[in-house]
Amino acid sequence: MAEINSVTTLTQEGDVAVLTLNSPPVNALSANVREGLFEGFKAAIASPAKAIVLICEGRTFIAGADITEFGGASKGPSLFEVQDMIEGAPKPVIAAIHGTALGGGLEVALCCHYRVAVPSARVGLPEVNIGLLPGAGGTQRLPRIVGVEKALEMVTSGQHVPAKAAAEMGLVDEIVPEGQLREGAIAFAKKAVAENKPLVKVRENNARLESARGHPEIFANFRKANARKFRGFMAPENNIKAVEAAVNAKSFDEGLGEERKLFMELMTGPQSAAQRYYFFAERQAQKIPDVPDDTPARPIKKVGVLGAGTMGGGIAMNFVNIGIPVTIVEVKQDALDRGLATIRKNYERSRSARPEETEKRMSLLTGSLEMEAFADCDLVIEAVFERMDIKKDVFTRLDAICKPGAILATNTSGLNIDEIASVTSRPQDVIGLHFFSPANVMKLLEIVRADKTAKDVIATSMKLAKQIGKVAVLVGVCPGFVGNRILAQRQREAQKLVMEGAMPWDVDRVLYDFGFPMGPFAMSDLAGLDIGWVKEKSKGESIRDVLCEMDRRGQKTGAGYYDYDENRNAKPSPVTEKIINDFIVKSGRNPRKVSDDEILERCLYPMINEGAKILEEGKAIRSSDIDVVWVNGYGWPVYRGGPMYFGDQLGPDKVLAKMKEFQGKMGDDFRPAALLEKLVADGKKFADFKKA
Ligand code: 3H9
Repeated sequence: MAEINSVTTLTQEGDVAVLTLNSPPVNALSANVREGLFEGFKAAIASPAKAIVLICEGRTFIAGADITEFGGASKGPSLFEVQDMIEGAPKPVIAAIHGTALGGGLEVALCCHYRVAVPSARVGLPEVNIGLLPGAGGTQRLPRIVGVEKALEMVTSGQHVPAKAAAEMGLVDEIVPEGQLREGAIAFAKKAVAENKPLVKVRENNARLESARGHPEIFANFRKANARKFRGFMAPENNIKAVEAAVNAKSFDEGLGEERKLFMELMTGPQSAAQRYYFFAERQAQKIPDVPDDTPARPIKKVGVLGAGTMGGGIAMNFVNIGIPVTIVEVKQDALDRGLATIRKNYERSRSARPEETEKRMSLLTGSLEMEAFADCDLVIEAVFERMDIKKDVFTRLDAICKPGAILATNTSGLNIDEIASVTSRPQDVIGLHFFSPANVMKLLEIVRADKTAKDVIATSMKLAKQIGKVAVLVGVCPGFVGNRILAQRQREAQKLVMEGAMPWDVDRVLYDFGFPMGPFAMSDLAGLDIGWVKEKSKGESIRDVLCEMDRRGQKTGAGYYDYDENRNAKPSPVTEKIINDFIVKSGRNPRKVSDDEILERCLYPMINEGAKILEEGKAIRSSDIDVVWVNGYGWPVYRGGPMYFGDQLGPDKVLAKMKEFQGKMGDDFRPAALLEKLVADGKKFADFKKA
């Protein structure tokens, strides 16, 4: 065995040279890995071996370029030099794939003459998720194997394609049994030699492109069909253009040149920087300084959910989906029946649902009218009405019923969990699991640590969140926690702006153009203006009161802040406009013209400022955790990183100056956070903040 460098070894098995990479955690293409590949292939080509297998150790094949190296000076051989050497090798090169061959990893595999994979392997070009495109020939080689339509879909969605589907598409040449990748790849290599198989160079395979030549409508239609999904993002368009170049360029190399240009445009732009930041932010959020990764988790074999409404039902689905049985408890039989029927309908409606799959999942759900049914659950989550007295009553009963060591969780969206925990004899077992609606769909989970929550309860919750496919962020107890507390700032300013003369559709348009999926007023119309509104108590004291009294309760009644047509298309409403203007006049003021800049600054800067308060109070571990909450739970456009990243890009000094200016004009809603003042005084950024 020859050691090529610290991450690469070369061995010979009969006539086959085996080049093995081992660069944890994911064999990313760092300078060291590129050097190992370059020197390793050079040695393998020079050796007497008749074929070469490239294989990786650890959890995965190469998962892409090393994202941490982006933006720095490049060292060692370039990826292109490595690829040229592989593709030009005078003997068959076989990539042996397990785990995930992603991005640059798949681009390396596509330069090999053949690819074999185990059934659990997945391949894909997910660069779009970090605001990029496959910049090492992926946009040129992929359509030459899978065709233009499929390639467009893959590069703009970043989807991971399972081995079997990849084999059907021609991306993988042979599937070998699980656990026998090395033997399987070597056998394939020997066969290639024995049968004198050609050295397939994907770059030369132009046949798959022919059908797209002279058909620009393929691209136009694809753009049109996905316009909504791609809105605001730069990367999907550049990905499309790169695939277009594969079809239209006179040669492979010309297409490659175009890909390079489009890649660099993204790489040096602000969106990819934000999306790369966000990639690491999400992973960073999993790290809890005082709860090490090896903290033993409590086994969760059975879950209880209290409440079979939209929230409870959605929460239950998460666990059933991964095969954990759930007991769901309601007070009344009809509510329980309705809840279970809704869950069934959700499964039946989901695109991938097969009837037997629905039945399998439903069989894991047990309904009950008695909380005693929670006695053998390892975790119970309550999703009952958001009132402290009700929550306390529930937790007193759970304390009496649940077995020792069971985790007692509340799905409250902002109540004081220390107070809830105080009614139990086991506050160490109490935690907040704040799901977002619809709970079976939304990725975010705020895990709320109360004063006495045990570390293993936190570790268990974080682990479980990952298992059910959520992005978890650990936050502390404060009104509204991180997400809703920051949202309250934006909501308040949105309401105030309207009382000064901006119309709801002005506020919504500015926030929509910033990149949110919808503005606060459109959101209210969608949710229903009458949430929390009580007809008997309503005295026309707010715009909402008046709208609800007129039965303008949002989309469901055909009118709210906006008027809606039969297809639920929103139109600015003269009725709402008059109500607003009447309110302003009644308050003794004159409506004024509010600029778009003011709308944006008044809505966003107080959010950033509130984030700073959350940090100084220790309710979030790091500023990037706040960004993860807002990107995943509240539609903050990921290409702007999140509110705190956005604040850092603007410059904390600019945020502070604006807050002071607004405070001078409008009072203490704009009081700057002490941390903001301190960061500016120290010349630091939010990202520099470390929780004490
Ligand atoms: C690219 O290839 C560009 C080319 O087209 C052109 C070049 C010219 N780099 O996610 P996990 C770290 S762009 C550096 O928790 P999992 C990650 O930060 C790239 N580090 O594990 C974490 O570190 P830590 C295209 C990376 O099992 C650790 O590995 N490729 C990279 O849940 C474990 O990660 C992609 O976009 C990287 N590329 O998921 C794939 N990837 O432990 C990105 C991971 O210190 N990666 N790390 O927190 C993934 O999607 C997932 O990591 C993967 C594993 C599915 C591979």
